[in-house]
Amino acid sequence: MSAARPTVLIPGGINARVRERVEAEFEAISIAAADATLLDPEARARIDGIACSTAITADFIDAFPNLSVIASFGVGYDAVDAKHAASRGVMVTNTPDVLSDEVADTAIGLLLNTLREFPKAEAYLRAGRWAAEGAYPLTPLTMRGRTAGIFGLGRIGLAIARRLEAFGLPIEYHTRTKRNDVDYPWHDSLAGLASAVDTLIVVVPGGAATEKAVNADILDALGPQGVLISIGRGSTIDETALIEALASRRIAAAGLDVFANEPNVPQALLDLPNACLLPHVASASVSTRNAMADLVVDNLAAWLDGRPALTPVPECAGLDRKPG
Ligand code: NAP
Ligand code: 8YV
Repeated sequence: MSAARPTVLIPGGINARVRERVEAEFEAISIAAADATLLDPEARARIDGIACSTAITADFIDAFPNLSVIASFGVGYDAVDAKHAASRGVMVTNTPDVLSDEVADTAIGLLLNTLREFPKAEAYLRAGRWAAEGAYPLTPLTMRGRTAGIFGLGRIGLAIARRLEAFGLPIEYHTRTKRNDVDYPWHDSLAGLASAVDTLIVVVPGGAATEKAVNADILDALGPQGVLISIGRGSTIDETALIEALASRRIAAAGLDVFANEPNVPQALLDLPNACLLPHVASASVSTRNAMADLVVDNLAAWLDGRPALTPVPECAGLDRKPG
């Protein structure tokens, strides 16, 4: 007789490959949202693992007495209460590294689109305006001569920096801790970095420590030729201050892949001609999302089989599997 397979809960929507693999490899239970009242107590007691792409609160974690692991789809896990999970002995995993190059590629594309207006130029061509009106206007902004500042020189920030080096840009950065493995000038404050550069690329994690860190003062420090690229979390930008700075041209332009209240984007941002906007697509290729999906399910399989998690979040790094 074979041992019972672990039960994995999927609350809310998730990548299709995660769902297919969870359904093939575990007893799978799906509910519409991360709301424990959607399950009766008997079902809640059966849950060993959670695969998620949604916010997971302390109360939700506490609703599952035998929960052992939460595998989150994405490297950013600011929406999962990992500290609380760790305090309960519950492992939390994320999907680092497998998406870094894709996200860095997107950051470069977004920067070029913001500076050189390629989406607008293509719309101009498609509208027949090239033939009717002549050449698309010269762009006031260019990558040439810029200095890049990276706010968050982690896995993705470094991949962006390496690409920008190839474009000939000097790089500076701000993190809480200076890195010893790079020669780029380090700033001990975000304000110091923003004053030193004209192109600020934001790729820090979300959460309380970075909430609205990019505010009116930081944008003013960036200056009238300044360009902001935001590819980390929308919560890091004070969107009201950004809209005012763009509208009054206190900074030149912004390229945003992430927003404070996704998928809702303020109308004021949509109306601004100097904002280049993407719907949170930095990692959104089939191959990269498949790699993320496999890491989610491989983490569940390892932990629920009594092996170490492949990519535990730092809060859970020292955690041992509870005997089940
Ligand atoms: P990572 O390797 O952990 O890097 C994070 C960097 O931010 C580190 O250099 C860290 O350095 C710095 N940092 C963290 N908190 C900070 C603070 N309060 N002040 C200053 N610096 C701080 O993470 P990653 O893999 O590069 O991913 C970064 C983030 O990108 C994710 O958390 C996620 O939110 C976002 N992301 C977005 C997309 C997208 O689709 N747009 C895709 C992937 C990831 P210190 O610890 O020394 O401060
Ligand atoms: C995904 C991300 O869009 O990894 C992250 O932190 O923001 C993105 O790769 C997200 O996790 C899933 O939709």
